[in-house]
Amino acid sequence: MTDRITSSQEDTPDGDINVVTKTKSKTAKPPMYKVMLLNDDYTPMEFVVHVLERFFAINHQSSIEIMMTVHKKGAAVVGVFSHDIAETKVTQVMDLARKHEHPLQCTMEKE
Ligand code: TYC
Repeated sequence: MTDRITSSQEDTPDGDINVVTKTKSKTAKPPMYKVMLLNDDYTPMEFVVHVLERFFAINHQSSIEIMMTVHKKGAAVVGVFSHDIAETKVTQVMDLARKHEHPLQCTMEKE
């Protein structure tokens, strides 16, 4: 939202009128994007763990747990980022998966 100035008039006991002016600042926060990994039957578990460690800076134990969540439930959110960062993560994951000929899918979705 754009900044705006609002004024209001107040009557005072002595008959004067005070004008109160406030500046209201509203800074719109940028939309955020969930990055998700999807399960498939062929991508090796170790590859998914490696992807989580390398591109999402998630520690080894947490990467195993997230990978297992995707494996059992079909998908999981692995991070929430600005549009540009989310797009970069998706591209990095998809490029590495393609290079290794794994069908791993990584997607982004507005929060
Ligand atoms: N389901 C895969 C397997 O059994 C492992 C896997 C986990 C694949 C997470 C993708 O996003 C994924 N080898």
